[in-house]
Amino acid sequence: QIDEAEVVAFSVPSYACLRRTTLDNHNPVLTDALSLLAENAELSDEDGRGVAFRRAAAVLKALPEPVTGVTQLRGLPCLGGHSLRVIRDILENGASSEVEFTKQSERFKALKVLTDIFGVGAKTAERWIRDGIHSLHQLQESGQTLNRAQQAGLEHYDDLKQPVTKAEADAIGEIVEEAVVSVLPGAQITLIGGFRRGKLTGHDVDFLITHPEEVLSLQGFLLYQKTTRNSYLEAKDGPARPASNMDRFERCFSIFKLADAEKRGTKQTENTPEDTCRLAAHSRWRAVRVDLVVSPISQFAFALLGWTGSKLFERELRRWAGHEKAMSLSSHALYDNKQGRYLKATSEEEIFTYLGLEYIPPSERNA
Ligand code: TTP
Ligand code: MN
Ligand code: MN
Ligand code: MN
Repeated sequence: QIDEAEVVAFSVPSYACLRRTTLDNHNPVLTDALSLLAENAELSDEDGRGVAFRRAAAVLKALPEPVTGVTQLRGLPCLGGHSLRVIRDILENGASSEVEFTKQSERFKALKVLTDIFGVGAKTAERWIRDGIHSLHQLQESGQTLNRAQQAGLEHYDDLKQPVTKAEADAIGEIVEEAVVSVLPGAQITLIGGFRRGKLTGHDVDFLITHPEEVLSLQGFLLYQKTTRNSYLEAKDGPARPASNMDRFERCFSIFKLADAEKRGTKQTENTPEDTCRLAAHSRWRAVRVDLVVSPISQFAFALLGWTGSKLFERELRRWAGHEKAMSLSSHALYDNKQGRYLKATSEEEIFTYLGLEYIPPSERNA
């Protein structure tokens, strides 16, 4: 029998966009475990389970102190039976058998190694695993045809596995800024993604470029690039949805060539043969994943909000908009289904206001 008065009850709203989640996580062991199960579910084409684990992890990230017993979790949202079992296992036995089993499993390890290659998603990895490919070596020996992204991903595998530091992000920001402004005077470059939320490292660097023009001349810096023309067009008669033509919103998922810190002062140019066969030990540059998003000024606030993350925070914002406000939110626009019109905004604050939400700054969107 538990004395109700002795239970430290945490109170957490169920939508992540109603919570302030900083990087000060008091339950990293629990959230790492749940995140690993989420990742495994996502890699296994079980997105529903993935989201459930992500939501559970996000609730624990929002707690003001470490959880020491399961009774503290009573009344918390988003903690399903499965997540609770994992948490209980860790609190009572020091580890979750399911998490340990998953970590050790050949399938999970192979999925991780293969999807860590830029350009390789779960579907491709799955197919390769079925063909008996579990490692980079086996992939190289297999004679599988790789597309350009995957070739570049494989070539720069070790570099891209290294976390990107804030200093590197800032160095790339300066180069991108200079390159963009030289072709598009007046363009505005904003750091988005994890670094905007205050993270000290990332798996890539994300930038939002706002300007009506779409030509980007970063040729000498990009080792690989895939640009996607945006197909979004404001429809007069319905919520934001892709249309068949135009508008200059563009994405570029690229691999960037960043000179070592001591060499950054000097201008970077085309790849030389010497660069191509550089030895890691004497490297003069490293490859870094960089995402560039270009948005017209009219969509800037929506792009900024939509690309700052975290992914779960974004998902929860859209869920809140749809379920609680009858609005459709995307990284292009906000559509009010009741009024039958788009709501214009020039700042993130305005969008939160439209959604009836208290403003949450980027540093508190780390759900
Ligand atoms: P990521 O760069 O994938 O994540 P991150 O910056 O939060 O974390 P990391 O440090 O590991 O890089 O995505 C950044 C934001 O962009 C995230 O809010 C989700 C959004 N996004 C999209 O909207 N569409 C996409 O296709 C991708 C890849 C990301
Ligand atoms: Mn604290
Ligand atoms: Mn990122
Ligand atoms: Mn990114």
